[in-house]
Formats: sequence, C-alpha cells, structure tokens
Amino acid sequence: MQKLIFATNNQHKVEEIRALLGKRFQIVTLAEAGIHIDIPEPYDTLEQNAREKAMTIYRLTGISCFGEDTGLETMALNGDPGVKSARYAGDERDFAANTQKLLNMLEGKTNRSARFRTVISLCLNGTEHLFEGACEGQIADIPRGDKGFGYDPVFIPLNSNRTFAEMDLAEKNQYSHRGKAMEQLVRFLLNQQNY
Ligand code: ITT
Repeated sequence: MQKLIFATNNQHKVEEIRALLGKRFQIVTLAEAGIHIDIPEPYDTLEQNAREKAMTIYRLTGISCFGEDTGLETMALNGDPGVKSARYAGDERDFAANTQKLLNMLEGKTNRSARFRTVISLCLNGTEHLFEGACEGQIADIPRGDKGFGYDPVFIPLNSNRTFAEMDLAEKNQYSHRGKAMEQLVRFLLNQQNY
C-alpha cells in the first residue's frame, strides 16, 4: 500500500477522506508526518491553492501527496465567498462567523442556490494531476445540525431536505464535492501501475 500525505491542517477533511477510502490507501496527515506549518493559500483560484498545498509538502518531504482547496459559491453573491471561504468573516477563520456573514449577505435574496467546489492536486512522484468535484444545493435560512464543519449547517444538497451538518460522514460523502473529487482520485490511483 503506497503512502500518501494529505497536505491539510483541517482534521474534518481528513476524517471525511478516511471514511471514504477505508483501508485502500495509507493516508498520512501533516501532524503524523511531523510537519507543523500553515500552508499559504495566496491565489485567487482553487486550482492554484490546491497545487501550492501539494507542492509545498512534496518539496519538504519528497513523498507523494495531495492537497485540496474548497470554496462555496453562491449565485446571488456572484460566486462569493468562493476561494475566500475560509476567511470570509476575517483571518480568524471562524466557522460560525463565516456562516453568519453568509446568512447576513443573503438576507432578503430569493435566489439561495449555491455550489461547493473542490479541486484536488495530486503530486505523484513529482508530477501533478488535478481532480475536481462539485455539489449543487441551497443555503438554508438558519443553521441546522451539529455534525461536519464550516458551512455544513447551512448547506442543503440537491435531492435532500437536510443540511450536511445533519448527515453522518458516509452520507455527506455520497453527495459531496469532496467525495466526488476523491472518487476520481481513487479511480486514477487504482489505474496506475504499481498500485
Ligand atoms: P486546509 O487548507 O488546511 O486544507 P482549510 O480549512 O483552510 O484547510 P479550505 O481553504 O479548502 O480549507 O476551505 C475553505 C473553507 O471552506 C473552510 O475553512 C470551511 O469553512 C469551508 N469548507 C470547505 N469544505 C467544506 C465542507 O465540506 N463543508 C463545509 N464547509 C467547507
């Protein structure tokens, strides 16, 4: 089983991905690899930020790894918060404050359509491969549920009437942007020789 470092400091993402992968791959977190850095996300596209995360860790370790960047895009706000999702309400990256700001910005708007988008950059033996997943849905009027993280309490995926925060990991993975992007990554890795 080849080892892959997941270049994230977000433990929620790690739990989602481990729930999805089961025992098929050995996923090592930054903390488990002894790496304690805050990887910069300086760019204005998900692709570039995902690449920055993967490449930063590959340069440090020489071990194949992947990073991902995710944004929540709302129609009524012309795609905001998008790539700025983590710091929407400020540099503290506070989930509740970000969610409250989103609800305030959408107050009085009838169009509550939104989409989560995840881009994964896989750096395999130094070569990059990109994967993307999206999940369409609606922003709820008030937060509901206590599972998940980030904007989960206000995001209702298409074909459900519950928010992501009302779902367990396995159910969220069936709908989610990250689940879909990871499915592609897994298919790619399983098709690679030596896997
Ligand atoms: P890393 O960069 O260390 O991976 P991060 O938390 O900074 O972790 P992102 O920049 O990709 O992650 O995510 C931006 C924000 O979008 C994140 O802080 C959450 O608030 C939100 N977010 C991402 N994925 C989400 C999901 O599946 N459900 C709800 N909110 C999510």
